[in-house]
Amino acid sequence: MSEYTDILYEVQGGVARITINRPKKYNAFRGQTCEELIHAFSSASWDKTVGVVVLTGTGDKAFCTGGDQSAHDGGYDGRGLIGLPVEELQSAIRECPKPVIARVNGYAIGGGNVLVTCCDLAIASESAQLGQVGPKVGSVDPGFGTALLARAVGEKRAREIWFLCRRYSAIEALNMGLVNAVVPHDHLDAEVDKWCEEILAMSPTALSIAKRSFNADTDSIKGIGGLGMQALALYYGTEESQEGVHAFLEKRKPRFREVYLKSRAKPEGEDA
Ligand code: 2NE
Repeated sequence: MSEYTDILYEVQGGVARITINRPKKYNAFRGQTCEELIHAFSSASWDKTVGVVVLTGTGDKAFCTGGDQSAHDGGYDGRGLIGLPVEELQSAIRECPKPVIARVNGYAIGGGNVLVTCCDLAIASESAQLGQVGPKVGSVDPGFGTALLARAVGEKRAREIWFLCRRYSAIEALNMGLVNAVVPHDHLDAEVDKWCEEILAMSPTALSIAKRSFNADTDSIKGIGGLGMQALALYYGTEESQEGVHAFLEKRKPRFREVYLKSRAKPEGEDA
């Protein structure tokens, strides 16, 4: 991949910075974005001059708001079971043998919050808001987005996050263990730089072993996620899921229960 269109990638002073560069879409990812992110994480993983990776989004509004709903029509516009190679992207972050820091500069919503969950560390601006929206928009992340989140914030909280689809302030996210630190927005870069500097002073091999060791405990989630993506691909083909996408794009409330009950109704005469 010679040139990126959806992301920015730069390496300086041992730090690889990967920036989702789609501010007009609140840094939502489409198929192309995922491909470029996977490529960039692979480059950072194999570049011996890189000791730490920072993932962020362009601008002040959003870190990442997950799948690009305008590229979603019963499936997204790219590769993989659901048209978004999110499983590969999440694995690229986890399998990168260097610490990955999420610089959470604004909304981390849906698949964006899953990226925060998959990153090793997260530093958030005071103005950031985090949360999941899947069941509100006809989707769900059936792997790391659910099970790994529960490891970070606890089972009850993780279920609350997914079942109620609320938005949480950066401070609330800090208190539940979803992010490591919260700073005023204009201190975000200085704080991220400070954490990078401290990490760069450590033994790269020890860090890499530690990261793989943490991962070993939760790697089985990848298998569950793969299975879940198969189910998600089928779900995306239903009217119930598509109602969520259409409602979001049409800026109206979804009518999930109506669509669900209609799809489950038995044809006349079948009850006899
Ligand atoms: C992000 C959020 C909370 C912002 O809310 P608000 O009220 O501040 O702004 P608004 O008006 O909703 O959004 C601003 C603009 O950004 C676009 C909106 O459509 C809107 O565009 P305009 O009307 O100004 O033209 N926008 C925001 N998020 C977008 C997105 N993801 N795709 C395309 N356009 C987007 C609020 O917008 C929100 O809740 N967004 C929903 C995000 C969403 O549905 N994400 C996908 C979840 S599913 C997923 O990520 C996923 C996964 O986790 C695993 C597998 C596959 C998919």
